[in-house]
Amino acid sequence: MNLNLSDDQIQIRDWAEKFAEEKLKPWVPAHQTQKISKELLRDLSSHGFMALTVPENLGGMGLDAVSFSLVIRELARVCASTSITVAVTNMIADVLVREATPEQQNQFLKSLTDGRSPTASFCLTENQSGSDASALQTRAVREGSSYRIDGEKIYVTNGAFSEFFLVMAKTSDSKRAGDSISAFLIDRDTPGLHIGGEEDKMGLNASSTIRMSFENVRIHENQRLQGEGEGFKIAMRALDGGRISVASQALGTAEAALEAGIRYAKEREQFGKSISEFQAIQWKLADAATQISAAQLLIWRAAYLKSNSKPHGLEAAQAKLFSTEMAAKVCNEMIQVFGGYGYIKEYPVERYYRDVRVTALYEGTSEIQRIVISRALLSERGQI
Ligand code: COS
Repeated sequence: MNLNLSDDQIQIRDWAEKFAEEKLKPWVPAHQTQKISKELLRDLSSHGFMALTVPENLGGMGLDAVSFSLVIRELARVCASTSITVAVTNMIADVLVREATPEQQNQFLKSLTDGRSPTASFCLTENQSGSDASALQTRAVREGSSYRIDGEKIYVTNGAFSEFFLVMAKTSDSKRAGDSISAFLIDRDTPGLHIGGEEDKMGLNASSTIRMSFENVRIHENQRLQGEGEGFKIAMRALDGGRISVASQALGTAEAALEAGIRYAKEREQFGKSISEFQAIQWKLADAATQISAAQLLIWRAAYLKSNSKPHGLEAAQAKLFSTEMAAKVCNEMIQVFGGYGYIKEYPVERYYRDVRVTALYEGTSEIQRIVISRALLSERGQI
């Protein structure tokens, strides 16, 4: 694995950093109380952020997975809500590149690349089926060349913005997840599809997280991705990639917290000197920087494997597990560096702490990552 970023990767990172500083930062105060605006979504889309790894001949930026993770990190350094909005959309775009027919690409992927659909959404989780994803109850019943879909989904990221949804539903009573669930592409305006309210979350206030329900929703069979029963594997493959972006998001937030901590430590004086002169503070900064570097290497390894079309589920789970737990600790420690000011909304670290907490929950909790990792270790692949 080459640890040096290529010139192209450095250029992309700098491009994303410039966008984040110039175009995204001004929205951060509004993002504490409002969802991401249509204007910002249009800006992100017209700059190519919603189809980062989509090949250029399909209207995307054609980036490799390492460059993609750098972009997500740069966005998260400024606004984690925007970072996850972009990350989830790209996860669906990636699914469409790999799994969709040319006709499906022409309809759904194109609507992302030309901005008609500002974002896309992944609908897997239900009230009774979170970590146990294959226990989902939404059903798709075949009726000739159509399906009738009934059920409910929760935690639908980007639900307020997306013009279409990737929905996992049961198509058979088989006990095997690997053949009982199918994946469908469903337009927002399909009769019977009801968009519910926004969840009131601890952080990520500008990102959209909704419930939705399907009541007698009729779709054509050509809206099914791949064969009947392939949906669980499509979802799991999508999450293997998604977990690299969630890790990158956590990394970006941790870096932002460390940068804020360093700045504050240099400015703040107590006992007649800068608090950066106290070893108690220096060690917090040193530990945070070391953990951040370790997370970065795990993320690069997983992204490098993905870029080279190699198995990366184990490495993505390791990157997500380590980076998200690390980031929560770093944000907590940086609040400590700020002292009482760290608890006040005027300073950014309490937001980083709230925004980063969910990264150890969504796209698979830390406990699920440990399951994925230990299963890989105990399987034939059996390596780290
Ligand atoms: N890529 C491709 N196929 C995969 C896969 C992957 N990463 N992981 C599992 N599969 C396949 C298995 O090979 C198996 O196929 P066969 O039936 O042909 O053998 C099938 O999918 C079922 O896999 P498994 O038996 O491992 O399923 P489990 O029900 O035990 O679930 C976990 C596995 C726990 C890993 C899965 O449910 C999971 O990831 N849960 C978390 C869900 C999540 O992240 N939700 C967040 C959504 S976003 S808010």
